[in-house]
Amino acid sequence: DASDAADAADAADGDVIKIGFAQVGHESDWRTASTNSAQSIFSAENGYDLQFVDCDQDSAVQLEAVRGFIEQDVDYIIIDPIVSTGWDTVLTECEEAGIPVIVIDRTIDDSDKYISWVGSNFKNEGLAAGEWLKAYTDAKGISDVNVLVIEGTTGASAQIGRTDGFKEIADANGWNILDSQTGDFTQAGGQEVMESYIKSYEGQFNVVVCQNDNEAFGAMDAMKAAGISYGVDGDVILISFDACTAGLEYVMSGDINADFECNPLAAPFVEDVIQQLESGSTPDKEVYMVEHWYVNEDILSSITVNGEEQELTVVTQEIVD
Ligand code: GYE
Repeated sequence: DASDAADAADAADGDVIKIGFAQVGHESDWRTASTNSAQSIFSAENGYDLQFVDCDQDSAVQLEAVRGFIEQDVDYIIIDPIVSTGWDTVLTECEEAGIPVIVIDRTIDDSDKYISWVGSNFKNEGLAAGEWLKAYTDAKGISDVNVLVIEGTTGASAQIGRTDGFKEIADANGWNILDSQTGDFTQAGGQEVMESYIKSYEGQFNVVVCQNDNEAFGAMDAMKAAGISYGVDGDVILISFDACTAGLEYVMSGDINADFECNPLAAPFVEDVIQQLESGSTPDKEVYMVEHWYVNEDILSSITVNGEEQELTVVTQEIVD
């Protein structure tokens, strides 16, 4: 019967687990680390057949990728959703095909037709950036806070959470957010937005918040070209998210004041979920990554975010390595 045939097929491919992964794209250092993590965990050596699709930040391509995985009848589908809406129909198709979906990194808002999600609390990251800036400006006696925000990809849960979290603290403290535009999580996008900000707001801002490190690198290039100083010895406080290796190097050199980590190495936790499903147990619906808040100066030891105290880590060469 059909199940005997399926068993025979399983035996023939040596119980290889076939996985389709619809990745966001290749827009940032964070993304490269995430892709490398998945490719090393879901390797042939480890007993997996990984179908990897780089969706190049295009939601339509991502939906097609998932439908392609259904056609290939993979055993599991991993989705890192470029945007958080527009998922219910295709997830229903996955469900009807009997293929379990695991969501990684960004979240889905309009459907719960997936088994588990593994990722970060983006709102918390935004709140942490705000709480740090509050404590830092207090410690430095800076009362006038004028902020420019360079957002991530519009509609990505990472953009939404970081924007909302930071804005909550900005509003509570009466800070002036001069502008908030998307740089699409890329270095070129960060540079372009910063160049246009400098044209409109030169001399009016003392804080730049970039929603990922690559945007911060672009913003640094734009400020440098315009003769604007930033970082611990500069006129502009520079805040970033991700804490990729190059980001941490800039925190260590003092170019970036604070960097709020987003841990891209989620694949081992996704593998755990898959192994639990293979053995017939029920994995947790949500798995959160552990993250650190990185700074250059040793003037504040911790901040309280959402009522929870969390240490600040001063970046040293050892941490970068
Ligand atoms: O911060 C950014 C990447 O979804 C959390 O996507 C991720 C974000 C990350 O492009 O660098």
